[in-house]
Amino acid sequence: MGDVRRYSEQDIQVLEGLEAVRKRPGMYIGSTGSRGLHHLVYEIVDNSIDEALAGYCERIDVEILPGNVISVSDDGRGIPIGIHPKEGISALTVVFTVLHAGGKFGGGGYKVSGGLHGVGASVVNALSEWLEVTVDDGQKTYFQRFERGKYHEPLKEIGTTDKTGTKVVFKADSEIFSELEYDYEIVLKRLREQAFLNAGVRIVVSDRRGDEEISEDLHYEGGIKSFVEYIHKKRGFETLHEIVYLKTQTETSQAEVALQYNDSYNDLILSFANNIHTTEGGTHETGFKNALVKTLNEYGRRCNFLKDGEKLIGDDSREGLTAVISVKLMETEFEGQTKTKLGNVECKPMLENLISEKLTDFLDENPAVAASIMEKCLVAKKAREEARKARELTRRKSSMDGASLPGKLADCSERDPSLTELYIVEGDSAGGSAKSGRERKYQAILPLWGKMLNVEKSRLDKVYGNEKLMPVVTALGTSIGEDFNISKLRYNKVVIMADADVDGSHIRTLLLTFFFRFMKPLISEGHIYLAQPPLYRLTCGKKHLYAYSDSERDQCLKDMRAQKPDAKIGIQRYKGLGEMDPDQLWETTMNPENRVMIRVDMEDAEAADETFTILMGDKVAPRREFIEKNAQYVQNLDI
Ligand code: TTJ
Repeated sequence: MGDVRRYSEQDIQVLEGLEAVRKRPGMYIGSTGSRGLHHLVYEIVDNSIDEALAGYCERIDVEILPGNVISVSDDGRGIPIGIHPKEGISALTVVFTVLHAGGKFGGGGYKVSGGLHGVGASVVNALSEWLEVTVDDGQKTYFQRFERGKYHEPLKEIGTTDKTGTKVVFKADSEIFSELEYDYEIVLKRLREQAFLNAGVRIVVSDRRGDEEISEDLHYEGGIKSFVEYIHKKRGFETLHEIVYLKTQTETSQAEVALQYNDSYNDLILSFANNIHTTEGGTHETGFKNALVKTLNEYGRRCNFLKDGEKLIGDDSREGLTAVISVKLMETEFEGQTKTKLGNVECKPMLENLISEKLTDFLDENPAVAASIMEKCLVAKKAREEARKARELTRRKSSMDGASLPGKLADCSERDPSLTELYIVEGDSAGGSAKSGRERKYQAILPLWGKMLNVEKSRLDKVYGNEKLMPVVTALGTSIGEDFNISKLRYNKVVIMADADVDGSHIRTLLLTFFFRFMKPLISEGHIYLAQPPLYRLTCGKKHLYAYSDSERDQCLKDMRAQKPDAKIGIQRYKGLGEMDPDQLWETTMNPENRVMIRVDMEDAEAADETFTILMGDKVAPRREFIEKNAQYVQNLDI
């Protein structure tokens, strides 16, 4: 009896901690949409990765099971099952029911046996309809089941075993999440990244939901070197030299960098802190970039690649560069819009020293590699200087014309940029509706026209003079590349409004890639949005509702039928923005009171950049692979 009472009191106490998670899930996992759902998987897998990094686990299995159930198992030592001295219950139960100070989104930090992660097992438990843990400790098998974070029975012995390991199986709670369907490609991408960042760890990921099982064995002895190699293969780039790998370590931290130049004109720098992708950059990335250009300038001058007075700027030193930076620290501080910007001040000098000392050594020891890097940078420098000259010429011409804003721009009357919005609209008919439907005081419309530019193969100079992108640049007012100046931004919100079909997705990808490459702060500072026009209009008598997804349409249908079982319901599917009249467009997509907009973050933009590279590049194989993988999606969009 005493035992039962103790557990029920525990229940109540536990409930209070985890109830906070259920009340405000966004605080702990960022969102309750698809991203938050996938986050659950990563939170659990992180624990097994810690065990692998501690040297006790060789293999981690991650399975997506029918019904969108997730199973994660490892062959580590197993979560301790002993009675926790303070709580009086099994340590395992504590791990799953006591909310540890913060997590990635709450600040603070909690470490398992010197591991690097904030452990979110209790958060995942709180947000799962049910969760089951099985632990093998080499002698016995233990089991406990939870429902929405609560347990009815304590941890119990269920058998004997000679193995060790932990297995967690869970189903996300439909009361919490708006989306329950896992995307295998998203899970795979993230776990592959983790396998690269933790050299030697083996992660086997599989999808058992379909008729055919899909599975991938992720295991990279080369770590972040393999990461750079993989990126270049996937994007279809020719590389200019072998991969450069540099590493430094202190008692409590480490930093490593892998880099390689390719034949393209764009750079891709991926940075991580404690295996978390820092999409907004931060001190480690800044230290790296500063030291890279400084080191190349010093080497270039010393070895006569640069004449007296000649100097590379940052952009020159990064043209065609792919780099992965990974730091591992005892304590991390994250800042920025999406808490993905590393704030630890010690990382800037750490990366600066790593690059200026070890990259210099590497260049001295590998003169052939050094020469191809220097030549790449010098070509970039020359092209930049020529482009600047050409640009100044066109500028002088256009200022004489007095044509400073694009002709098709329907500007707003408000002059305070913090209050204004620019809608970039593909297609003339949609542009017309947007112009009539808008609130002209603070909403401006820029219809796009003309042929797309292949930004992949071009440098900045080609962007100037491109009839599709130039109007965007002049309307925004910030200029691009080295001249970019965010204080000149003419609109606080820049909204891309395109159809929900293949063409629309192309224009979104193009614009996001363009902003990502040439106007990055627009994205990192949260100025770019995607409009979300409705897909359906449902009418029932005089009432109408708009639905923004298929599942929302079904919900609306259900609600309408429940209210008026006998009435006839009409469903109109919008094939494009052009089908909406100005009032409808205003009501559903542009009116701040009702509209749904997605704010684009660096992760979205990075994904667009990758898609763009594959679609626009000149290599056929990566493109074919992309189209095959996304065939389903493309079809769905096309109906
Ligand atoms: C902790 O220190 C004593 C030995 O075991 C360590 C431990 O907790 N190891 C461990 C935890 N291995 N795997 C986990 C784990 C795996 C999953 C899938 C989920 C969770 C919450 C932990």
